[in-house]
Amino acid sequence: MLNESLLEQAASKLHGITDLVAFTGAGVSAESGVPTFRGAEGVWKNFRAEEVATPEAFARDPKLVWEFYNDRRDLLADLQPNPAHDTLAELQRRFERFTLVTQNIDGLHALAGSRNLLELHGNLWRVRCTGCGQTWETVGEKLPAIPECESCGALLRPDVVWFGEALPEQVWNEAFTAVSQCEAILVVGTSAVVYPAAGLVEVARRHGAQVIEVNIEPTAASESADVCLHGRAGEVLPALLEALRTQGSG
Ligand code: BJW
Ligand code: ZN
Repeated sequence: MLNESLLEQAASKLHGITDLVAFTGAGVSAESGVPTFRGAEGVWKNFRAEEVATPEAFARDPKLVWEFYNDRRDLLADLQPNPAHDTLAELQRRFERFTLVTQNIDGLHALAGSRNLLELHGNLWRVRCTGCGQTWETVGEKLPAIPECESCGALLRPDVVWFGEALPEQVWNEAFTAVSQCEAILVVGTSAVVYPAAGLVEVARRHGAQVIEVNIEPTAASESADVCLHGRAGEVLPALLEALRTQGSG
């Protein structure tokens, strides 16, 4: 059961503003069937991050790392955006400026129609050459066990950000600018423990933005939040949009 008064409170904070940022994590895709990372059913329960999601792991055993990512590509190929992605795409149409900053690599926000999208941790469907640095979009494609670059023959890697790696500079700068100037930030489905991404919430708050969190449980970002909406993103976000519509007409 959603808390109507908190929904109203959140909607009133969004009502009338022109610049909104949404900051999302794996929880947004959970209802599409994408496993989150932490928690009982999380990816890191079956795989140690150091063994599959670091540059050292890739250097040591590229086959194992590619197996991990190819399995996730196979899973994702059959999955669709859920009402949380759809609502974020709809919200984009309702604000003069709306930036969607995501930590997710699954491409589901784009599939739902979101446009002003900043993918902080890369994209599972893009590969990058470890030799010449070229990137390729490989949406829905089946890759070999150890894919190689057609231009230079070097190993390809998933174009995602592993632990210990820097975030893509331009994307990071745009995200930092967006959170520094937004009037509110909607923090959805992230445990907010992975830095530097998680630090964006605090940057937004320090610059005076209202912080609204949507999550099934309290997180590291909850203390910074003005309103915490507890529930599944696929239910809370549509309800929040509805509350916003009602305020608009009231
Ligand atoms: C729902 C829901 C529903 C469920 N509705 N909600 C010690 C202190 C501080 C920092 C560090 C430290 N030691 C090391 C670091 C640095 C490290 C870091 O932050 N580690 C922490 C974990 C301790 N960070 C890095 O290494 C970063 N790089 C870096 O620091 O570089 C420095 C550098 C600078 C210059 C040059 C060189 C280097 C890079 C981080 C990259 C993270 N990559 C991953 C993997 C991507 C590829 C892949 O997928 O395989 O990104 S890790 C993983 O975590 C993934 C995610 O994007 C990221 C965040 O996770 P997220 O999205 O929050 O998921 P969960 O599972 O944690 O949470 C899900 C949430 O949803 C939960 O809250 C649920 O309750 C909720 N939920 N269902 C709503 N239906
Ligand atoms: Zn190459």
